[in-house]
This record gives sequence, structure tokens and C-alpha cells, in this order.
Amino acid sequence: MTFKTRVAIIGAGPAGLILARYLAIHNIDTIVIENRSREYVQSRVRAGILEAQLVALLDEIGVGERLHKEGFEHQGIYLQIPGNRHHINFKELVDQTVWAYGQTEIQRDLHKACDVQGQKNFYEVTDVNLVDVNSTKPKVHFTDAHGIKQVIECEAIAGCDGFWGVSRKAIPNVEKDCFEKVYPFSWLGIMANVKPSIDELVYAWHPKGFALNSMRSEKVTRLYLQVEPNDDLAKWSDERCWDELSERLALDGWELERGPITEKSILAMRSFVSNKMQYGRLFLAGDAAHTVPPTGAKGLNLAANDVRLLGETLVELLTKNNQDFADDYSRKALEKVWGATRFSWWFTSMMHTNGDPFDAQLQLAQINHVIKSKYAAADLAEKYVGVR
Ligand code: RFL
Ligand code: PHB
Repeated sequence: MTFKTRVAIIGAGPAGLILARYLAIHNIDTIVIENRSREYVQSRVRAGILEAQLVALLDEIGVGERLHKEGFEHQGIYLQIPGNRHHINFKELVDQTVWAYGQTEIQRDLHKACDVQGQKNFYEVTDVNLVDVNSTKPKVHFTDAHGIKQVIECEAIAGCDGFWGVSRKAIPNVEKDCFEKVYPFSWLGIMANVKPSIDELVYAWHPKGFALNSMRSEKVTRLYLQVEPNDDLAKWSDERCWDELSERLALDGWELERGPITEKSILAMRSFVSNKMQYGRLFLAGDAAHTVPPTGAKGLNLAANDVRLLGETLVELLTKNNQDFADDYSRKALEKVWGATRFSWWFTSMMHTNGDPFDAQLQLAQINHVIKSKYAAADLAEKYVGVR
């Protein structure tokens, strides 16, 4: 069957669904196709910290209500080295806050909004193929969940299909415009049914490796440990995870609460940027175009920044035929992308040990500088909250 719509969106992650909502509000109809099931996308554990700009975008597209009720507004973060936990107060330094609210919850709110609006979404699609992207009438070919071949005829395609998706690869010779750094360590992520042990996030440097104490709700804690790049999950019993977290996050007079662990996974750390985010009528947004290590909590926030720019771009292109505006999408998006890539790389490099004692001393000197200098702290704060 052939469907007609104005914009075909590849990927129903946060970038794809936020874009669909944004365009719906501007009376531009879309079809979203996703290769996983709705339940899978809904339950995938990922980001937790939202910049004010993302919160504003979610409010604007009408999905911010639960976030304001159930999310936590944070004034800052704690930066820790052994024996010293120091609060960096974003509110005082740059007059901005961030919100702790799980990406799974955002996804749930977006799904609900899609249902109410009658958004056309196909899940569990295969064989996705982007055709004639360099023309004004591109098409998307795919096989639906029942094995039936389908075609979408549209005026533009939004590639929101994440790092492993097909959209970026539809840009000819894109590899020569891509830049990548793979880090020699991974994160072990843990979700636990236990109340957070502290009011705001703790980023801890420790000789045995980085640890992060984050949270999802009054009853759920999210934690991370720096581990070897090829570490084996089977070697990380619940008890070992808690012992290691307690040691790396230790502070006199404070104790990490323990509880049942409900999820554990190991994630690789990479910085990746495609300096080409558009080709003809194909536009990339979010992880399809770039990824950052999660240390600076930038991935989802960058995706949201792209989506706002791409939303504005598609409105200009499809309602006013403003080609010059559209041609500038990549350039505008990449400014913020490279800024966040630099910040995430810097924060990651400062917090993760590599076994070299000289490098460890430099890291401690750098962290102490951030702790002691209000200018250095303000610089971190500005990048973390995402002030433009
Ligand atoms: P996603 O979320 O990867 O969604 C892409 C969607 O496209 C689908 N797809 C396809 N669909 C159709 N056809 C194909 N051929 C397809 N191939 C793939 C996928 O199934 C998927 O549903 O990308 P998007 O929308 O750009 O969103 C990006 C964010 O998910 C990501 O940047 C963040 O999760 C990164 N991140 C964090 N970001 C933050 O801003 N703050 C954080 O605190 C934060 N913490 C994190 C994170 C990422 C993490 N992991 C697991 C990488 C913590 C972790 C642990
Ligand atoms: C999270 O809660 O998942 C989280 C928070 C901050 C980060 C990365 C991940 O920097």
C-alpha cells in the first residue's frame, strides 16, 4: 500500500516522537516508523537529566504535565573526590536548574499524546529503505509488522533512528564527514528499588574508577560504575555492585542505601559526530547524527535541540518554501553539537581513571580547580544546564 504524508519520521525514540508532536501542532502531518515494538521502546532505560530547554519544549508540545508533578528539579550537582563532596550550585552560578525525570517516562507521556492525537505510527517494521532523498518527493519503503510491503510518499524525511539506524547511511559518502572517539572504559548501569540516598546527583572520582549516584523517583535509584570496556556482566553480582558503589561514593557520616537491583547493563562510551546532518530532503536529528558519553547528560538534550531546529526548518520549508532556511539546518545544529561534544569529552576525561598515576594527579588538580574557582564552577554549570 502507498501512504501519503508530509514528513516521514524514521524512529520512535524521543527525537522522532517529539518531532511528530511539534509538527502536528504546526498542522504538518507525519507518519512515524519504528523497528522495535512499542513496549520495548517504552521500557528502554536511558537518560535521566533534562535541561530547562527540553522541559520548555515538552511543555510547548503538551506533554510536560507529569514531569512537573513527578520529576525532581535540581539546583546543582555534587562533585566528589575521596574525602570531599562539593556542591556546584547551578541556580546561584548561572540562574538555571535541571530536572531529573526518566526518558522512559517521557516516552510514556509521548505515547499517550500520540494516542490522543491519532498519530499514525508503525512499530516492528523491517527492510527500511530511503529512496529519492535528493528530490522534492522522497519515499520510504518498508515491511510492516505483518510482513506486508509498504511505501510512504512524502515531502521530507526526518532520520531520528539513533546511532545504529539506516538514515545516516543514506547520505552518500557520509563516513568522510564523521568524527569518532571510543573511550577505553564502559559504564555498568544499575537500577534499584531503593529511595535515593541523597537529594541531587553525585559525580565521584575515585582511584578505582568513576561512580555516579542518580535517581528516578522517591523509590528508585539509578547508579553507574566505571568498568572495563569488555567487562562481563556475569562477574557483577548485586553484592559486588553495592560494595563497589559504597566504596567509590563513600563519605564520612553518609551511607549509600541498598535495595533490590532490578536492571543491570554495560554500555560503551563514544563521542561521534556526523558533520553532515542533511542531504536533499533528508534531515538527521538526535543520536542518528551524534552521540556523546553520558557523563555530561547531554544526549537527549542535544536530540531535543536538533528537533526544535528541525521542526522550525520543516515549517519554513513546507509552508513557506524557504529553502535558504532549510539549507542552514546542519550548520545551526552542529554549533551546539560540537559544544556539547567538547563538554562531555572534558567531563568524561576528568572523571574516569586510566591507571596512570600522573594522569590521576592531573584529574585531581582539575577537579580541585572546579571546586575552588567560582569561574571554573560557573563554566561547568553553564555547560551542564545548557545555557545557549
Ligand atoms: P534513540 O533513543 O536511540 O531512538 C532511535 C529510535 O530509532 C529506532 N530505529 C529504527 N526505526 C526504524 N527503522 C530503523 N532502521 C531503525 N533503527 C533504529 C530505534 O529502535 C529507536 O527507537 O535516539 P533519539 O531519539 O535521538 O534519542 C537520543 C537519546 O535516547 C540519547 O541521546 C540519550 O538516551 C542519551 N543519554 C542521556 N542523555 C541525556 O540528555 N541525559 C542523560 O542523563 C542521559 N543518560 C543516556 C543516558 C544514554 C544512555 N545509554 C543507554 C546510551 C544514560 C544512558 C545509560
Ligand atoms: C541518569 O540518571 O541516567 C544519568 C544522569 C546523569 C548522567 C548520566 C545519566 O550524567
